[in-house]
Amino acid sequence: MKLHGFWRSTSTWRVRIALAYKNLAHEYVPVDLLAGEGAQNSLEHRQLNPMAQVPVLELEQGLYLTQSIAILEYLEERWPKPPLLPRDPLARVRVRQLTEVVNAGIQPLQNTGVERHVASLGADPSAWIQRFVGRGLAALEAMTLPLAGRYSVGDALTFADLTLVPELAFARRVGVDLSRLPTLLRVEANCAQLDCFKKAHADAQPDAPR
Ligand SMILES: N[C@@H](CCC(=O)N[C@@H](CS)C(=O)NCC(=O)O)C(=O)O
Repeated sequence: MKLHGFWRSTSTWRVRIALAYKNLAHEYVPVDLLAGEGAQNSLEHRQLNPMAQVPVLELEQGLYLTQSIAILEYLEERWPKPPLLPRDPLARVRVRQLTEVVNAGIQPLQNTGVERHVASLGADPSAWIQRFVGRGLAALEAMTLPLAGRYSVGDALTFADLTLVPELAFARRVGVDLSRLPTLLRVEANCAQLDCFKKAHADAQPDAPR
């Protein structure tokens, strides 16, 4: 397998954690989102993902998967152990709810392409990002509080943690106030102790600036 991604891309980061947790060997292919017009917009990359985004998981030559959560679902179905979803249907839907708050409710609004477009309209992209990330994380804190144990939902690692940790790193980088997110920060600290999170961290990637 090959993972086409970018070191600080939060969506790529989710998949990296899953690959590390499930101990799945893969090659990493950096796609520089910030070089010039962005390598994601090249014809070559758009043939892999017409959305001009990362990640893309190449299963074999000519077989490409896109959309990080769909990729996580695939990895979970193909390599169920160790699991990243609970067995209980109610716990599973809670995991998916938290996952979608980040995946559908926050990340699309902070995307590089969106940021560039907001700036091109003459608005302040930073104010835009602060508003939507701040609001989304406040909702996530409220939703996670009654569910969390060691991790976002109970004491086992799930998709919800894989979306949470990169999102908090993004929020921190852009200066969102995290002081009112104690549950999320506690879960983040617990995740940080695991090898799969250390291995998948943005700063540990070969394309991260040294
Ligand atoms: N829903 C997609 C989102 C992918 C996405 O937005 N990727 C970002 C990096 S985290 C990207 O490639 N952005 C490039 C751009 O906006 O030009 C997924 O989960 O894979």
